[in-house]
Amino acid sequence: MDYAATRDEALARVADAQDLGAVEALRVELLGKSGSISGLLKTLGGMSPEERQALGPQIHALRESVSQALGEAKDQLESAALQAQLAHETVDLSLPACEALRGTVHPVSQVMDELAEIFADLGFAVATGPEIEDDWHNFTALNIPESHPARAMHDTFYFPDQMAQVGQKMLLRTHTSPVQIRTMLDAVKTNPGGAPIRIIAPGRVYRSDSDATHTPMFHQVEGLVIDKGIHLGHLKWTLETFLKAFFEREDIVLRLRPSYFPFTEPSIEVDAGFAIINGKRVLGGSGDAPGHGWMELLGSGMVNRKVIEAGGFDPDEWQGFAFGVGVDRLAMLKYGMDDLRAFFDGDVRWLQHYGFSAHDVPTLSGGVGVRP
Ligand code: 2NM
Repeated sequence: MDYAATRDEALARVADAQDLGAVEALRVELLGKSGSISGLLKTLGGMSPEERQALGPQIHALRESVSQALGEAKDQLESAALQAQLAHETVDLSLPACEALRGTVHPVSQVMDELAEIFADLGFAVATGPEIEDDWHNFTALNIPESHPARAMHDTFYFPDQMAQVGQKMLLRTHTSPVQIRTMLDAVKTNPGGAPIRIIAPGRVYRSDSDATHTPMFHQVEGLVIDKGIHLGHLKWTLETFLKAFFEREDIVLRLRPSYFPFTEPSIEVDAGFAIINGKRVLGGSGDAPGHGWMELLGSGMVNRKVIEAGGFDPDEWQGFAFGVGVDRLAMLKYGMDDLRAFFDGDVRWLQHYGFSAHDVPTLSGGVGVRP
């Protein structure tokens, strides 16, 4: 048998193969289980040792060269196919990327951040506490006696009696004042005798109330200053400075009216003057000017002696002022929404309209600062 001729014929057919399918078909025909060259290898078994010694290397060399030629043909065709694909499929890196859907900062979060920023400039830290409170921290410590209407079932969300802790009925906090109590008690623990405190307590609060202007959950920021010699002048200056920075207007005019809260004595209600511009109330100027009016903005006062005592401080040595304001209402006044309920509907169209970029935080120096 002329193995060289068999080899040349096989190699010629491999060289002629035009595509990967043809190469594979040839491989099966020549080297497959019942391929012709595989058949030649099988004849080695029936040969005499001398014959096998003479022909074995020739058959193996034949198989080897055909196998190598098939491999090379396959590599070449694969590489050509890849080149063709690369020439055909182009990626244009200069095309603008698809716009990613981006969320916005909720106006409530925005206003809370603004308040934290403004009060940080005035030396106030942010304090937080639990939303599930006990009766003592939410009411008793704040000089709200058992008979006070704020304790009536229609206002407060109480937990079932079985959930009482250390003999205290549990509830959803109705204001963030319990945070102030906890802050005072913590301060006295680390510094017996007391220490100056300047904090704001922002957060969710809950009251069983629901109509166009009330939601059962809303947001509040309360402020507390405890120091020696604190008086109403400090309260007035702080609120005036805060409101001017928040509304970004120098012409905010305040009117302080006597009021009543159990946790403050005296208690002060703070109004701001507004004008009506294009049918909308806009803060600024005296409310007594013609066409102007006064709008109630926040509650405040000098911290009641009993509350200072409940916080672990000696009221003969330490005085303080406190205030509370609705964050949602501040947001509506500053950014012009007129329906409180939309705040908590989670409608992305509303959020796209009223939401903020994560960079807009105003500073006490005025205007909107951009964080790097
Ligand atoms: C208000 C109005 C007046 C207030 C009092 C306290 C505390 F804990 F220091 F006694 N925190 N917040 C306070 C005072 C809150 O909200 C309308």
